[in-house]
Amino acid sequence: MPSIIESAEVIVCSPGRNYVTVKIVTSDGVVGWGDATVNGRELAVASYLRDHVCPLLIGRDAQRIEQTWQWLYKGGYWRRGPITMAAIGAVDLALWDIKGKELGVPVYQLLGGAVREGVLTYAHASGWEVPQLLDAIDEKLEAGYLAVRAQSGIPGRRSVYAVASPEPGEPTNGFPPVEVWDTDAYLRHIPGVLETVRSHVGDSVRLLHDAHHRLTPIEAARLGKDLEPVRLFWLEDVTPGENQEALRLVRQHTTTPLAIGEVFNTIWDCMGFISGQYIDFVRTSVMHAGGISPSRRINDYASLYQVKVAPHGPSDVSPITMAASLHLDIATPNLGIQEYMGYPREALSVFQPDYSFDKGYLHPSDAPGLGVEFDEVAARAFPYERSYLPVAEREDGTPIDW
Ligand code: EZ4
Ligand code: CO
Repeated sequence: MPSIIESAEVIVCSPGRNYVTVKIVTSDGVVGWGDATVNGRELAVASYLRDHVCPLLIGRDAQRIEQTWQWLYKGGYWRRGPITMAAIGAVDLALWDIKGKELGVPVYQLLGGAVREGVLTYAHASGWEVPQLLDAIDEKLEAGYLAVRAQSGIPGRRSVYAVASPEPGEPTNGFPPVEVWDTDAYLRHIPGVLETVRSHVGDSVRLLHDAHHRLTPIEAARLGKDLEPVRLFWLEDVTPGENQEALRLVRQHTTTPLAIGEVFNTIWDCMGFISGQYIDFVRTSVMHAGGISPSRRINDYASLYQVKVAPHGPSDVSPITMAASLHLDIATPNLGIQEYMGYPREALSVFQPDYSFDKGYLHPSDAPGLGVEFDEVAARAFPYERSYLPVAEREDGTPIDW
């Protein structure tokens, strides 16, 4: 029996931060939820869906997920890119949610069932000075985390991404904050910080660090070598993602494990890194890479080369993406770890995810579908607010990779 898509709509809300949500309803009254949030470009993806995708969905068979995915991807002609792939990804998530609900099973069962007991997860910890960073890490370890990403301030700087600064600038009133960056100061400072963190936490805690695409290959190679005594679980995003060959040079110089991929949208963006075995972890977000359907292909491709998957899971993708990621993670043999930044309190009054955290592991919901409720009435109290990621510049004003 086909189940026909009767309506498809887009909801933009800002409970603590902006989220773009897709609601698909079938003729049987089954509701599927998808997430289409692209941080700082939310309204572009909302328009892509509202103006160009939702009208095409009406009347289609909701059960034919792969056919609809192929239809949207190939039929759009203008393929790939973050906006297109997030939009298609949101539809894919909503259709998997519907299929699970129609069959009465959690999505991970449709993906082959659990290959492990839970999903190993890492938290974020940051502090401008080392003592604050150590306190932040201790807090995460006390909460049960077995893996932590550590980021610190840099002497002489006023702001560093993802780290609260003692000298925050003026409010930017909806414009991007500007961060002045000095790579040499970073390269001098961060190995000592991470060595102190390692002696503080001991051998067994998995430590991660994110360089946010800011280094040249030779700078990254030096950092990787300098960090070898720290035995990181991974060093993330050392060079900009566009040039897949750049990481070959880094790889040849260091045994520090490398991770990249949060800005990638398709398997094509990561094929070179994977087949060249330049990296250890590929980090696409399940929604930004076009949903569960194409993410399975990235995961399987990576497994051929002993590359693990470690999905992006920041607070700027909604709990719907986090839930989808957990369903796929638990059914994926070559899972490495799942990022889990957590959510603003207001976000959890609108999105009500049923996944659970216990002793460092996340567990997907056993409810039919993805297991996230979305409260449309609560969402109305949080209208869209313009907001941007920071931009980074050198001291002389030259914009640089973020
Ligand atoms: O900066 O999701 O590994 N996680 C990260 C994130 C990204 C944001 C960008 O929107 O680097 O926190
Ligand atoms: Co990152």
